[in-house]
Amino acid sequence: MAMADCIFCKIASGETRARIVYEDGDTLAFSDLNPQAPTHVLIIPRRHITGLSSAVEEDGELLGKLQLTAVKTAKLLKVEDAFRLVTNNGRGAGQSVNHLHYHLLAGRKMLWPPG
Ligand code: DGP
Repeated sequence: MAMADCIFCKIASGETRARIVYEDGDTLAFSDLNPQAPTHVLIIPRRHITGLSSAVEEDGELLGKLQLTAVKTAKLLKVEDAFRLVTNNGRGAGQSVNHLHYHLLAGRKMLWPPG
């Protein structure tokens, strides 16, 4: 169910605009407002899940779909040979929007450890 004050729920419903790269019935990929790489796209489930640690057994298929959406998006943007997919889970790990999202980053050298 959509959360009234969730910005990503609003993007998923179309109430708030975003530059959408890919969408299907369950998932959505759109450009990050504050890009950290030449390609920086957020991959989200349409359904509100607060973060990865809130996912439950029944979300397994959806979690798999999110990764497949990341690959489809990477292919659409022609970065499938070199990209990074990351989720920040919890405020202490840098999560600022409490709707599960994966960052798809590409187009520059990726450092390791990520910091
Ligand atoms: P995180 O810090 O991991 O929770 O990532 C949240 C990301 O969401 C951050 O990189 C900026 C992005 N973001 C926040 N608000 C909006 C918005 O309204 N539109 C778009 N496109 N991105 C947003």
